[in-house]
Amino acid sequence: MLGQAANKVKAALSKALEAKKATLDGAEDGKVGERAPVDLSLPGRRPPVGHSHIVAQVAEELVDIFAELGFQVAQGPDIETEYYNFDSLNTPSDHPARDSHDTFYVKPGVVLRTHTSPVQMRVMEKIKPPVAVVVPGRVYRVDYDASHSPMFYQFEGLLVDEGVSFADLKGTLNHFIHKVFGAKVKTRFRPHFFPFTEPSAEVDISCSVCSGSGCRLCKHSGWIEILGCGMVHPNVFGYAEYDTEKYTGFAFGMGVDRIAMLRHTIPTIHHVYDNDVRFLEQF
Ligand code: 2NL
Repeated sequence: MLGQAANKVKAALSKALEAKKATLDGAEDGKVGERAPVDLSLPGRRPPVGHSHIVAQVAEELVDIFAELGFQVAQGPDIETEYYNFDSLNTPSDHPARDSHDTFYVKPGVVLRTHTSPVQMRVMEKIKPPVAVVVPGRVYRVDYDASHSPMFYQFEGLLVDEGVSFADLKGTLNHFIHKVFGAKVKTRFRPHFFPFTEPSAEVDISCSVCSGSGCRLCKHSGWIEILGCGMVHPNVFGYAEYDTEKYTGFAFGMGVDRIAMLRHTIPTIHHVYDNDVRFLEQF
């Protein structure tokens, strides 16, 4: 009984299949068994072509600006010791940034780097001045809201030589900012504190949206903070075993995503890292 029914189904399916094959073979002109000619003049289907991520594009642009000034690119591990991430950068063991609410601990003494400064520290251990390096790379912080992502990209720089001054720092960063944001943009250096630099400053640019007249982006101040910088702290040189009588240096750091967001007026950092191709393909 079952066998008979199965044979019926098989026969019906075979018949339907043959009929479909015949119509497909001769679909264009209705003649069974004769293929329709292929129109070779029809355009083909374009395969989708990708491109580098917006953050990678901006990071490359930043590297190019400093490469032109003679800086080299350095890289280092994402997983760092507390020594390289904090101690050697003059950050005391009771500093709030070292709390497990701010830093991802892999195990005691080992963290996900919270900045790329440990890479500069490793460079200083290996080579004697003059040193001119920039370090683009992923960094990690326990932070997740509308303007923070637990992983983001930083770009830091370090220059050490005899006679390096705060004027060199200002001149270099002003040049850099004008290359990235245009010659007309104004800059402002505000005193600040970082454990690893002294003196330290934060740098603001005139608001690219309202040119200083006040808007939501600049919170009606006319200024937007884009980076932090300063003269390398003598204690940091001490850890690097650099002679503080002979050498001085400047350092700076910024968020690559932040630069990208300002350049393209992207409202939230999550657009940058959510990996929605409909968003990313616009750049
Ligand atoms: C910021 C501020 C900064 C540095 C990073 C640095 C590195 C060494 C020695 C001294 Cl090895 N300083 N880096 C200095 C000042 C500021 O970053 O706002 N980053 C997003």
